[in-house]
Amino acid sequence: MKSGFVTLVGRPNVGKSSLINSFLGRKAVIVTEKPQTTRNTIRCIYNDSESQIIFVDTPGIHEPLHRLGEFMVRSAIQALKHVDLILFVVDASRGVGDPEDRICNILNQAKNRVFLVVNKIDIADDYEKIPELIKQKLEIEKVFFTSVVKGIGISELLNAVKEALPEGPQYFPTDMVTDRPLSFQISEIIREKILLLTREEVPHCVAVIVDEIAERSNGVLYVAATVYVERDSQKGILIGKNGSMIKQIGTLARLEIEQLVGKKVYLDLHVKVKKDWRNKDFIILNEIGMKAEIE
Ligand SMILES: Nc1nc2c(ncn2[C@@H]2O[C@H](COP(=O)(O)OP(=O)(O)OP(=O)(O)O)[C@@H](O)[C@H]2O)c(=O)[nH]1
Ligand SMILES: [Mg+2]
Repeated sequence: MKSGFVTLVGRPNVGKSSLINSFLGRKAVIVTEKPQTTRNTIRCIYNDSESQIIFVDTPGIHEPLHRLGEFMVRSAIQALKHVDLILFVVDASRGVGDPEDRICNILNQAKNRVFLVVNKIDIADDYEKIPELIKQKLEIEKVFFTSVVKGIGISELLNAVKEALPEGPQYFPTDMVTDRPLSFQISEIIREKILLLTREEVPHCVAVIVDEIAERSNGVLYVAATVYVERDSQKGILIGKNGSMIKQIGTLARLEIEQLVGKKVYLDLHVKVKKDWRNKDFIILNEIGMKAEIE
């Protein structure tokens, strides 16, 4: 069979996670309209009768303002090593800028095979010149124009990726969707709902940690999670008037977690203030789902 590892890289918000969900035909990773949604590298496993492709989702490459940001960019760069192919994703509506220049430099050092993916063509004009601009700085093997929203170019890209991969083993069981534990997937669903419902600085100041997952005798899955923010004012926004905001977040998250686990869920959400957590190690480690390992 054809198999291998394929890393998606690009500035924040270009549609890396959306492309992966589209390849897999299901939601494996969270997507929002806010930049810096993805904070970790996440391996997502695509299977069909003749291939297994491990798509590696990465945080968007940006200029970091705190240790969490540094961690995110470092882990994206790390994910370029020892993979079979890179998909360099560019937003057709934003074109080529400093972040793309920086990514070209990084990719030149990594010396991987690269396909350029110009995504969001449904909301852009004038994107045909993007490949030429990139090719001045980086060797590109193939170029694809895609729209996740309109489903344009996705199957062509997937087929080309498959063709580019070597003959190899099945690396993961076929029923595995990502390499992250359930606690991480649940924390991401909760964070996604917070990102969808809050604005300005709040989304970036939020971390979610699942403290407990327990099977109850009545068949309900009990999930306790803590939402960390950096300031009291952010806690107030998250809780909302008479608890209305946290209730809305909890309901949306619970419905999706129930779909994921296939049973009823009782979701117990708490909000705590942890000053400057984005510069503190322990939460950052929790963010990458390593809580169990460091305890
Ligand atoms: N119009 C349009 N929007 C898209 C397309 N692909 C993704 N989006 C939207 O772009 C936004 C960002 O998508 P993501 O998949 O989260 O982008 P990302 O590159 O993973 O972003 P980070 O995780 O922040 O690095 C979301 O609102 C998506 O719905 C597309 O082809 N067309
Ligand atoms: Mg993402």
